[in-house]
Formats: sequence, structure tokens, C-alpha cells
Amino acid sequence: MLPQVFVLSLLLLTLASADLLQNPDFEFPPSNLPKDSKSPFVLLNKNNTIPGWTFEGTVLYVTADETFSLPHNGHAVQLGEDGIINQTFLASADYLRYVLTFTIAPAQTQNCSDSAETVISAPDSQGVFSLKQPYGKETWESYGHYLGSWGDGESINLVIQRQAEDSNSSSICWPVIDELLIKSMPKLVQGNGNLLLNGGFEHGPEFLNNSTEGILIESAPSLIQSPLQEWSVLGTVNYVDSKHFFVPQGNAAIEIVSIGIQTAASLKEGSSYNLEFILGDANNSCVKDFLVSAQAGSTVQNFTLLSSGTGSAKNFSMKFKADSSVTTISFMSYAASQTKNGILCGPVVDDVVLRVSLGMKPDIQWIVLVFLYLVAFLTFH
Ligand SMILES: [Ca+2]
Repeated sequence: MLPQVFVLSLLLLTLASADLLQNPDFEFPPSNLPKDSKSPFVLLNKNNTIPGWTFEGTVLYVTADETFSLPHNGHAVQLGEDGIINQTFLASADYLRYVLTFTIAPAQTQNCSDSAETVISAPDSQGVFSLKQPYGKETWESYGHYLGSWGDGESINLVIQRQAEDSNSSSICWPVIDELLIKSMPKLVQGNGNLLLNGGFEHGPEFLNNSTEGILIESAPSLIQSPLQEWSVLGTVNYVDSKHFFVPQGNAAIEIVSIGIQTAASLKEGSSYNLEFILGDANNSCVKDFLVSAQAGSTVQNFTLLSSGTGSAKNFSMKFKADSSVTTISFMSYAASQTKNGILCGPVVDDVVLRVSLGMKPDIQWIVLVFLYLVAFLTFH
């Protein structure tokens, strides 16, 4: 009996970790890679293609060495002149949302301050990214991007290409792409007395096994087309995991690097609600008096958290009356923060819970008492 259980568990484990892309981290090398090559950059041609991927234009196969670091010190591709790579994958279940995590590393040229823009395209979406620093300790950054929603068996072509530049291409640095991971997002149902979905930020882009960095999410103004489920992103947030950062609740939280996050809830107009949440710091040496502005409909309140950058968390709450049936809930941090090493950082938000407020405000209690007294007075006289 036991061996069967073991085999079944192994099988389930394999299925659960199966990625939708083949060779997503480029660790399977091109077929005819010259073994004596001293350069970490090898130009691909018809005879040496990368398993799982097709390419057009100038694409180089990259091997990390002491001068050039990558997640897991492995392999990657560099997109040169008109460089495009693509792979087709099959959507695996009924109408699920797909979110991509990928890594951009700096180009080989050392005096490259900015890499050229990289365009990620799928049938329903397009995102433009460039390596922006410094958001972490590493030279490369990982980003989360919403790809689209597709039904079971649909064939999706994922295309990654370098943004065509206008002129003077030599001054533009060629981006290096690595560690692509596609995650299908579950349909969330409301539960546990929380009127918000994904209030604990457990559903977002996949974290990378080999990376100690968070996943950057750049402006995603639509709730539906956001890699962070049920939340739109204004500015830049760092999606942090509990393996490498301090996370107040569960496995993931949001570090607001600039501006903030926003969601919406269907509420009863005129009713009172309580918004509870945790503010903290990610244990990434972000020393600062954070000022976070929480907004629910037209009610705005500022909260302060003194951070010594060593992983702290504090519970906060605010009461508000819903002034419309759809109420916007947001958390904003306007002041930019930096660690001693110049890494951009900010306050952590987690465990956002929205409930109907059962308690009445003191002034309402007085009105009710006076009303009851008047009713009693009129009844007995
Ligand atoms: Ca959480």
C-alpha cells in the first residue's frame, strides 16, 4: 500500500510543478554549442537552436561567469538586432488567468546604465519592460506580468522581442532574458468573513526558486489585467515571499516602492465597515518612518509605522461608511525610501480584511438613546 501512495504523491508533485513552458530557464543548451568558446555570449544560427524555443534576428546564448551574474548562475538569452524568441504553450484549464514571471539581466557592456526595452506579447496583451535599478541586491530584476485569460486547450504564442529603437542602435544595450515561469491563477471565492478577495496577497506572480529577490510589479491600472489578483497597481510594488523577506501573514505580501495598490468591493451604501490591515517592513534594511494613506471610498486616514528595517508588523484598522455600492479601497505611500545601499524600498502591506462594522459610533448611540427615551415618554404620557 505504502509504495503506491509514495508513487502517487510523486506523480502529483510532478504534475503540480509542471511548467507550461519547455526549457523556461534556458538550461538545456543549443544543439551545437561550441565547447571551446571562451565568450559567455554565443550567436545562435540555424544549426544551434535552443530546445523549446524558436528565434529570429540576432539572439545570443548566454552563460554566466565571474563577470556576468544570472539567477542560479546559469544560462539565458540576449536579444540583439531584431532579436525575437517565441514559444507556444497550451492553456491547461477552463478560462484561467495566466501570469508570467521573468527576469531581465543587464547587457554585457559595462557602461550600460539602461538596457533596451523588451516587449512581451501574448494574443491579448503586451507589456514593455526595461531593467530598472536598483530594486534589489542583484544586478538582474524579476518582473510579474499579466498575459491573458484563455480556455482549455487554446494555443498561446508567447513572444519576447527587443523594442525596435529609432536610431543609433550601438548606444542601446541588448537585454538578457532568463527564468520565464507561467502561473495559472485560480478563481477566488469570498470566505472567512472577509469582503475582499486576495486581501492577504497570496495570489500573485510565481516566485523563482533560484532567486532571493522579490518580483516587481509595475503599473497595472486594471483590476482584471493585473498580475496581482484582484488588486491594481499604481507605481511600482515589490511582491515579496516569506522565504526571503519578512512577511506578516502567509507566504506573500506587498512592499510598496512607489505609489500603491487599489481594489474594489461591492458594499451596501450607507452601511458601516471596518478595514483591518497590517503594515510592516520586509526585513530588507529599509529604515524609515513610513506614512501610509488608507482610503475607502471618500474616507482617508494616514497611518505611521516606524521601521528599523529588521522585519516588523503592526495591526491597524479604520472605520468608514460606504458612500456608494462599489467602494474603492487603496493603500498609498508617497514618500520614496532607500536603504543605505541605495536600494529602493517601502512599507509592507498584508492581511487586508474588510468586514461589516457591528459597533455603532458613540454619537449614533446617543441619538438612539434619545429617540427611545422620547418614544417611552410619549407612550406613557
Ligand atoms: Ca500574505
